[in-house]
Amino acid sequence: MAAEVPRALSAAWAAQVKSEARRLGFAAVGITTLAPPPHAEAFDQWLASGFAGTMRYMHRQAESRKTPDRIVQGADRAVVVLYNYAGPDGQIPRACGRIARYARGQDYHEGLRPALDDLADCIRRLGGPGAVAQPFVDAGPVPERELAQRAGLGWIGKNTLLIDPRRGSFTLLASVLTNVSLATDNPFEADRCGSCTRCLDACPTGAFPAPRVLDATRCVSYLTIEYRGAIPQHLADRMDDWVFGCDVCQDVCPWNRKFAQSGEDSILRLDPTRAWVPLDAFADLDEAEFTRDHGWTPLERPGLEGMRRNCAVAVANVARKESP
Ligand code: B12
Ligand code: SF4
Ligand code: SF4
Repeated sequence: MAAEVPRALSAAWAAQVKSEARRLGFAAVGITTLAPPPHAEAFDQWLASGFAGTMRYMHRQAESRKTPDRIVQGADRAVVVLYNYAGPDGQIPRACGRIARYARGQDYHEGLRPALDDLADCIRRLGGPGAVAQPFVDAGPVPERELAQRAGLGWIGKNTLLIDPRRGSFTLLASVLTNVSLATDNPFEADRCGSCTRCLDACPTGAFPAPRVLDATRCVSYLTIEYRGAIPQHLADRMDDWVFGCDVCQDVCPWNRKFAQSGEDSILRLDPTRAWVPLDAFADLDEAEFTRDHGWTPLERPGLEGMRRNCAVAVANVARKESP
């Protein structure tokens, strides 16, 4: 538990942490407590419905996700940062497979880590002896979207993504859990989706059984990245030319199309030329060549075998689309 400090000092520390986060390249930052997230019941229902598929870790981490103050001993605050990678998207050439925007270069789990380590150092320096500050980038059981909403960074859209009203949802989240008594922010209470349902309507595999509920086992992102083995044919037929991840439910969102500012992308420096790969790109690669060319990117997760499988699905879909 954080040692009590005068309110003015806790506000001054929070201001310093935020300014350091921005200097390090994060577009937005907010601070919240580690009180239990309010949608624990929705999470349990999601697991019970089988929507996590083969992601067994979601079951293993369930209790910690519902009690985030137990993740790091003594920590009762989360500093949540948002990395904005929004930018223009190009036309995909013929006979190529599409790659989700976040995956067009360095893997963010490694890429964002040094900046987050620096932020944790800054928090520890402010807190002095006994200060704890542990960074998490999409690792561990941190309920990142719920914490981000409570830290004031945006609302959770019907596509389940955290939407920042100025930056949209092409963002990544990371956090530092700490026992340093930093002043917290107000939650983002508004739901700015209104009556819109574009994301739900556009999803190619019908992966939303309800607004804000995603059946991961139908999601192209899960099928191309997390799932091992042959992709069920009725879903494969609807995956179009996506060979890694999927951005459809974000591409159609008005908060990305009309209002979002492009990100500076000063840390990952994603490469627009990696937005697609020729569909035969992996056919003749061996493991060593795959590691050299893609091992430092998120494509490493499905690996060479997974990328060959994904490309085979896309080859069939593209051929069907182009046949008269
Ligand atoms: C498992 C996972 C996946 C799974 C399942 C996704 C999902 N929607 O659950 C799969 C593999 C499909 C996936 C896909 C993607 N992912 Co992912 N994923 C995760 C991970 C590891 C856990 C998410 C989770 O807890 N899911 C369980 C469900 C039940 O939780 P949830 O959707 O967050 O819902 C909770 C709250 O939103 C909430 N809630 C809040 N308000 C309301 C209101 C109502 C009415 C209800 C019912 C519920 C509710 O209730 C839930 C219970 O906690 C997080 C990282 C993390 N540590 O959190 C990244 C994360 C969510 N993924 C991320 C990204 C970028 C993606 C993709 C865009 C990648 C891509 N381009 O292919 C897609 C997007 C697909 C989509 N529409 O969500 C980012 C999202 C950033 C953002 N701005 O939101 C995260 C945060 C990773 C990161 N560190 O940046 N992902
Ligand atoms: S990422 Fe693609 S497949 Fe997954 S929910 Fe969004 S639109 Fe559907
Ligand atoms: S497309 Fe519409 S409903 Fe979906 S997240 Fe965006 S604003 Fe909300």
